[in-house]
Amino acid sequence: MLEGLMAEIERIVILTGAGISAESGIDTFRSAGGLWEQHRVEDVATPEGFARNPNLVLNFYDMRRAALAHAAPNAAHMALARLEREFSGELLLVTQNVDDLHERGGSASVLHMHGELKSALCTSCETRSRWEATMIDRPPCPVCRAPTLRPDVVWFGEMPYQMGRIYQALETCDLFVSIGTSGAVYPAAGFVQEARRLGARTLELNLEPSEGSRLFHETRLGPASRLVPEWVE
Ligand code: BV8
Repeated sequence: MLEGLMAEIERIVILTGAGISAESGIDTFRSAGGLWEQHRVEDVATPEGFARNPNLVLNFYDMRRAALAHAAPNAAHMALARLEREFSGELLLVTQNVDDLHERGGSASVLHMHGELKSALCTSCETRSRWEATMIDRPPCPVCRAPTLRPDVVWFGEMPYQMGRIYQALETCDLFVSIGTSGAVYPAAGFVQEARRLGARTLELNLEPSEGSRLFHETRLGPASRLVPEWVE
């Protein structure tokens, strides 16, 4: 990539999913034993589930936030950080992941379209705060002091963040690369069609064929920690 296609490629959009963090020890959603096997989506990743049983949801996210302390970015995260530093064109890194491994791997500009474990959203004053602690004991919002914090993550039925910026980048990119995602969740799963419709080249790097593999010009199968550094080289 950095030596090869560099000349023709001026704008890249990269979308990552849980698969890029799998080799860092972070559970994916749909692989065997994954998060959705341990919990019903409706119970832990919807506003209705949070209203029904807030402690179950807060505990689900507290556990995942705590697990970050034992996870380290892998070669795939580092390779994307190198691409950001060395690619002379425009790069937008969009992640569906709520972990902070892209940042800890050296990426300076990451668009978390589904929010972040280390961010808290107050349902009273609607401000966001950086958050490392647990929420199960309903701590007060740092701004309005009300005990109404929730994980700052986008649940099913909620609007992902910065969609306008993402679609604007998809409209003008030359290359769209999807890494470590099953292509099961929209609107992210539709980005490849949008990019392709508007003339971009599309590449998928994934452990196994995804639900959208047929939509990519090229799919390479294997672990992200090998495929991504090879592609960036
Ligand atoms: C919305 C929360 C609209 C945080 C998540 C059509 C259009 C629009 C919406 C819909 C639509 N059809 C249905 C919908 C509704 C819904 C949806 O898509 N449902 C699905 C189930 C059909 N979408 C929504 O509700 C979205 N909101 O559309 O709003 C709207 C409009 C107006 C007004 C209001 C709203 C919101 C979706 C966000 C949900 N939140 N997460 C959290 O808990 O983390 S989704 C969750 O699953 C993740 O965030 C992630 O985004 C998503 C997909 O997971 P993946 O990242 O792909 O992980 P997965 O385990 O599935 O796959 C891992 C892959 O990695 C596998 O392919 C595997 O092979 C690979 N892999 C594994 N190991 C490796 C590897 N690859 C490489 N190397 C390895 N080592």
